[in-house]
Amino acid sequence: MFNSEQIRSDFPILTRKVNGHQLVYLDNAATSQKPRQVIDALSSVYEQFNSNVHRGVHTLSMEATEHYEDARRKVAEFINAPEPETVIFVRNTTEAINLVAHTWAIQNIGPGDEILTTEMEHHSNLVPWQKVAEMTGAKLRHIPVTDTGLLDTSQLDQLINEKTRLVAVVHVSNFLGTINPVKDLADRAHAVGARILIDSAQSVPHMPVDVIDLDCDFLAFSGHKIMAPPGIGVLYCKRSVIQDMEPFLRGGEMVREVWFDHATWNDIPNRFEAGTPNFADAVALGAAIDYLNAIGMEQVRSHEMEITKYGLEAFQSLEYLKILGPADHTLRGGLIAFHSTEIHPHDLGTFLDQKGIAIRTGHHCVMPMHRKIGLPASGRASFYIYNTTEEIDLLIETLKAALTYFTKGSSS
Ligand code: C6P
Repeated sequence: MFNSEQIRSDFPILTRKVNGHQLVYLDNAATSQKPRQVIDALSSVYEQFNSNVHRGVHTLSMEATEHYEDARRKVAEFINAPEPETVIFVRNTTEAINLVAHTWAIQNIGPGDEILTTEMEHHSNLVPWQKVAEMTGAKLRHIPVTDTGLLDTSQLDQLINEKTRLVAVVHVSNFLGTINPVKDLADRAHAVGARILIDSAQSVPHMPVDVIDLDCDFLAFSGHKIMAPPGIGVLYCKRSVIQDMEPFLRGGEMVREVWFDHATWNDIPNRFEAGTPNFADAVALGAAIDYLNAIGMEQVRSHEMEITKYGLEAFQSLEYLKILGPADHTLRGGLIAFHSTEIHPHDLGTFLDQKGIAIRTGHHCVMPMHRKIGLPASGRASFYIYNTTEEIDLLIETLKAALTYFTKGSSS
């Protein structure tokens, strides 16, 4: 049973006041808040078993290793990865994608090959592929986005062709909110012998994601958006794809044997985790997953759908504001971006902040898509399990006040 009051009481930060008002945190796509259970798990590392992992025979080191590997198992189960070794801990989504770009991609992509992304990508799933294209002589192509904020799949037969080596696509757009048909794209990519990478930064924290069902080759997400601390992220890779991949970073932990002039590589996942890993935040990520599992990811998704549906309807009452992305809440994740013909989003964001409401304003690291629709920036409210319809009411009421203030206030 989904109990928002109970959930809210687990998040200490939600009791704080901002500018004299109760905090309304609607910037979850940027980063999520942390429940007491995650904060406690992180403290327990430092209070009880802090020690380097995979490196000691003493009790603390073995306990730390056990907790670290347990976190890996939790992540694997959470996304239904067939084995924990296919889960590589990295810093964040950005590092996960760069890892694939600088290992698998430069080893498997060559002149004349094609890399396919979409027009709605976050810079993290675009700029690394620009570099790979530059390094390998491959061509970078993009699936267009329709006026309604969906991927235009009408040209897919031509866009995914025998030259395509990789399809790199965002699962849920952090700007338009669109949920993309990644399973279908995976089938199409595989039909031409290409691989698929899914940027799941905005999906894994918010809905059930099953890497076997999606049949993806790579999937990336960040811990800090799923209630864990910043500095821990995940790259899932199919074993058959990365088994023989060259390492990304070189140093301790990723080697099997080292001589003065050469070295051999460890098995996965260690081969891709050079140096001391961020075991403390990985343990906290495990606790965040426990927390979400206790609620159930289906429940998380339906709560966010409800809030989003409520928000989309409520936004209709606002003069001068236009919602971006698909109109149908079932086609979106839990976020709503908007722009005003009259007021700069930074002004709206500042006005809301004065009332304790946190939203994001700017280009959300999705500059090309903003440019395509002729906007320098937008506002964005993004939701998580602790948000309520009462908070949406407050947002709408305050936006109304802001719109009045900026359009009529100065002359009244
Ligand atoms: N989007 C937002 O406010 P990192 O920074 O590596 O943890 O995540 C990058 C990233 C990649 N893909 C998508 C779809 C994302 O939304 C993000 C992060 C934040 O929208 C910060 S720019």
